[in-house]
Amino acid sequence: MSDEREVPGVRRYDDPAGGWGALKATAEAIRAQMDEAFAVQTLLEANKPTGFDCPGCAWPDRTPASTFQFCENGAKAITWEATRKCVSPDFFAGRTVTELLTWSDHDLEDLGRLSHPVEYDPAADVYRAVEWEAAFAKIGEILRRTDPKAVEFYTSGRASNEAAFLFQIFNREYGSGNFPDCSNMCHEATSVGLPQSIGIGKGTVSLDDFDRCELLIAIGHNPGTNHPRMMGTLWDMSKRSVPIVVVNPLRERALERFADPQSGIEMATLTSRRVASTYLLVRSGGDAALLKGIMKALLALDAAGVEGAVDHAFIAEHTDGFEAFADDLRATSWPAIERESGVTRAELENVAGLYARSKATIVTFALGLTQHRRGTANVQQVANLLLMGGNIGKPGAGVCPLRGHSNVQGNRTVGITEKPTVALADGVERTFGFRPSLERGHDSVEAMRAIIDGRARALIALGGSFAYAMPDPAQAFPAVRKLDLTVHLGTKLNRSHLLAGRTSFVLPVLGRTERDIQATGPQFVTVEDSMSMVHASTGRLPPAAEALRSECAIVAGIASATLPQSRVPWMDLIADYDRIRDAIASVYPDFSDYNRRVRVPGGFRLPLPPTERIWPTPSGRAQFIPFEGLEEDDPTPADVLRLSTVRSHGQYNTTIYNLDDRYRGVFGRRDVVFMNRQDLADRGLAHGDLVDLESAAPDAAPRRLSGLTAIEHDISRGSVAAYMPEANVLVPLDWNDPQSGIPGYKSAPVRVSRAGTRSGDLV
Ligand SMILES: Nc1nc2c(c(=O)[nH]1)N[C@H]1C(S)=C(S)[C@@H](COP(=O)(O)OP(=O)(O)OC[C@H]3O[C@@H](n4cnc5c(=O)[nH]c(N)nc54)[C@H](O)[C@@H]3O)O[C@H]1N2
Ligand SMILES: Nc1nc2c(c(=O)[nH]1)N[C@H]1C(S)=C(S)[C@@H](COP(=O)(O)OP(=O)(O)OC[C@H]3O[C@@H](n4cnc5c(=O)[nH]c(N)nc54)[C@H](O)[C@@H]3O)O[C@H]1N2
Ligand SMILES: [Mo]
Repeated sequence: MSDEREVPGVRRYDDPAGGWGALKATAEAIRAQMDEAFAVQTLLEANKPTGFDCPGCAWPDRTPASTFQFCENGAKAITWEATRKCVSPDFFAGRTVTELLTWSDHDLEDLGRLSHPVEYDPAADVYRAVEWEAAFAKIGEILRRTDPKAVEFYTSGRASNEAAFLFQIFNREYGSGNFPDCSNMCHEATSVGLPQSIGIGKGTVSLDDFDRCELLIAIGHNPGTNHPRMMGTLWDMSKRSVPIVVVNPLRERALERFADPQSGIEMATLTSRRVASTYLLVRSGGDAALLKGIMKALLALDAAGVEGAVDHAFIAEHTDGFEAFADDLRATSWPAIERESGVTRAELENVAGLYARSKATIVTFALGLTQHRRGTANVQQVANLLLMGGNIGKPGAGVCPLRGHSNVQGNRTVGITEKPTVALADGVERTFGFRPSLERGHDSVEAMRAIIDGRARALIALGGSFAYAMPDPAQAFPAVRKLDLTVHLGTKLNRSHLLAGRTSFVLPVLGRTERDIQATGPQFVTVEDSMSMVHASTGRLPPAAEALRSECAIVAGIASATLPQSRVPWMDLIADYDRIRDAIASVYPDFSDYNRRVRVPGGFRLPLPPTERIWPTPSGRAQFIPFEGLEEDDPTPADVLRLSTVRSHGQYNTTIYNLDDRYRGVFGRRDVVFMNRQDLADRGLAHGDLVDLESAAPDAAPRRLSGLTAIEHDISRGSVAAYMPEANVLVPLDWNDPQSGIPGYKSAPVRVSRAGTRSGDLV
């Protein structure tokens, strides 16, 4: 970053990530939201076998658990939920929705926990308190007279397995089939791509594999912020001198140096460890080219007789398609690879050398790889790389997609999917005596398209902030307000709740940290982490308000009111969640003996056939799937930059805890765009200049984000980065991967120009 100019709220961050800064931020989060003694006791319960699952991220827990199974950002997530602040119906009575829409995202959620169900009064433009049974009756009445296919059922990945399963069953009995969910926005490319390659859409590694791994390649994720408990694993690997290759267009501090806040010695001595041993500053959207380069170099090493470059025995025994795949690599030229990836041939050959020497390699990846126009094909290049070296189905090796929400993977496992299978229909029929439709429903992009086109009439959201998380809010927001019915189940007030239409309800739920007492007594719920471990989560805090209900109870309430003749014993199921788990096990045989196995501390692991080199693909073998060409996203004119929309350190998706992005050196503000020095100079701009961003998408629709401050940053040329969700105004709904429908949030084409001048032409 240039030091010549002072820019308010922007300064260099040269310390390691983690360390005292993380402890200080944890303390601040606690003080702002909770009583301190109470908070400490609560945080110690996080991710313990007898406690609750941290709602922060889906990274698995160490067993046996150490004292601290939380991190700075986990502490923010927990204290933000367990806050003592509350939003009462009186608060709503005094403020119109129009006024609340002018509030910032931070201020809306900082109001505290929603305490009572509310219904929108369009005449007065306010939300008013409503009784639960009245809300259920009205929702049921509207749903009964609406075409089920015109109702969108959204799930955000915090819902428990039990709640998500009931939501699924309600949807299918009602006859909708539409399941937009947050996983469509983060790992749909994984869920579609990996099954074609290895037969399942999940990762194959467990935490123990990281202890035996000899090389880690980390692509497109920012764990210091988004999966901080992973930093402990990276720290251990660094201590073992394991090479770590990072692929990222931004130089992320936590991927360079880290001090473990749970290590007494590092904290006392102010020392830290290196994380990346090699940092490849890839062009945004250049990962496929980069991976092809590494794999091309491996073929060359193999041809030169280097052992370990290509595992021919594994390929012959377990895979199909290697020859066509290798031909494509040979036909791809090095200059094209270097141009598209932004990384030199020598750097890629160096990584190929590390790969050939390693006997066990893991590749981790997240949104930097998946949220592209060819996200599915990108993910398949990771599978190809691992298959080349036989790195799936042996200790210390495998593929590791880092999931987002703490139970997003579990939600999919228990049936939140718009693509029902025969096995699912059989299971539901066996369990409940009705056969759901096999027709494909809507995913997130299709659901939002249906809302915008007026084909959808209602939205029922189990958590999250659907409209705000999706691209193109300028179209989405007014369309949501035209729906006949919106129902949001949530813990905190957010912008999507305020897109109130004719009839709108916001229904407050119990959080993970809270006691859930039903007719037979206290209940616990279950969740699945990124590594397919299913375990229990028990809240122990008193509920934030008396009127709160559990997600399971609310889903059952709406379902009973909508389907008076239902085959599902709703009230019976929610009286004792063991009964819900028995029903899950009846529909999904992988969950057999669910109630016993989930009571074993640490839970149980769902079967993952590729870990035993069993490939549930149509051919019974793993597949090499070539990436045609080199570009992940559509080719762009020279003056167009690729905008990557990312998370700051102080946010959880649409929840803004604070305005700081400590590790990137931004404090008290979010109105910035990170740019490469040369890209600034090409436009006659300097660090600190005010700029406008304009969409350069092929549909030529006007999309603009004005008045951002350009910050010179260590980011690859041709790439710019700004924060989600604000930057969603620049991402077109149609800018997505045709194979998986995942939005291209990491590659929106934009022009950047000095604020107030319209053209983004180069000078
Ligand atoms: N504290 C906190 N934790 C979270 C979340 C949160 O918001 N806050 N969100 C949760 C959710 S739902 C999810 S899905 C995960 C998200 O976890 P991440 O995937 O880590 O999320 P992003 O902030 O979107 O960061 C993506 C990273 O990809 C890089 N990147 C951008 N474009 C490219 C590219 O073209 N190629 C490569 N190789 N890299 C690129 C960015 O520089 C950034 O470092 O985290 C989960 N955990
Ligand atoms: N431009 C851009 N857009 C993106 C992304 C990006 O990288 N770039 N990432 C995408 C991704 S990966 C995701 S996952 C989505 C996020 O999409 P969502 O999951 O829809 O959004 P969140 O911001 O996580 O939802 C926050 C809200 O969830 C509610 N909530 C919190 N805890 C609970 C709970 O326990 N139960 C219930 N019922 N409600 C609860 C609160 O009311 C809170 O306001 O955003 C997507 N949008
Ligand atoms: Mo996500």
